[in-house]
Amino acid sequence: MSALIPRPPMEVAPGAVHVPGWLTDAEQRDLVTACRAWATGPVPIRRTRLPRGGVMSVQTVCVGWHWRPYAYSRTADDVNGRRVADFPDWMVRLGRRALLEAYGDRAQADGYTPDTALINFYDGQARMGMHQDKDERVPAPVVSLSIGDSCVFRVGNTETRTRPYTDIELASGDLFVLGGPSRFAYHGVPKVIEGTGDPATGLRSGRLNITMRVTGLTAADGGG
Ligand code: MD3
Ligand code: FE
Repeated sequence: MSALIPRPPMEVAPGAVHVPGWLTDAEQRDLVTACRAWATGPVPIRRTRLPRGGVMSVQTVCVGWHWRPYAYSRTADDVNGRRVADFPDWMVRLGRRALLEAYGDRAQADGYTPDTALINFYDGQARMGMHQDKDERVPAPVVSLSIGDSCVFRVGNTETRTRPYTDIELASGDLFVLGGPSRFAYHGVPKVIEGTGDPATGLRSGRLNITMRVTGLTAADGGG
């Protein structure tokens, strides 16, 4: 995406850094290809069931560890029982590059080893309500990559799911890193802006969001 209005890297909140247009078209295409393959299995993409009977509007596939509310496991016991795909080394390297770009701290970036990615696909009607990501046992940053249609992304505060919050637009190729005091802030996606994606990414419609995380889990929590 080449915006008419310049969108420089911005610290939206302490530790929350937005880097517009970080991924090249070729990198976005490669990520779309990888996500399409993961979406077919071993654990196919699906809408996650919520404990109280609802179902999420986004469609999710996980790599490294399988997430469901409110736990990680190696096998997708709420889907087909199979072990999720391994977290690839190239994605660890991409995560480290992302951290270096956002914070400029090489030692921190080199020490960053994400072990899970949650891949969410949003159709034009999908939303994500305000929530905190706190199923990880360690406070390492979350790296978010967006591809396809733009969305309104809302970053709030750590105390309540309501105001004060800041709305920003996340577009195709954007990097967002959430660390420090913002790591446990409430956040959500109130709206996808249909028709804003570029088919050159390989995604004809909808929005893909990849979040890399460090679970803090080990072999003792469910396998190698
Ligand atoms: C702010 N995804 O998968 S990514 C999620 O755009 C999720 O699909 C959104 O929230 C999406 O859980 C937002 C950016 C993000 C990720 C983790 C955060 C923002 C965050 C953790 C704390 C605060
Ligand atoms: Fe989240």
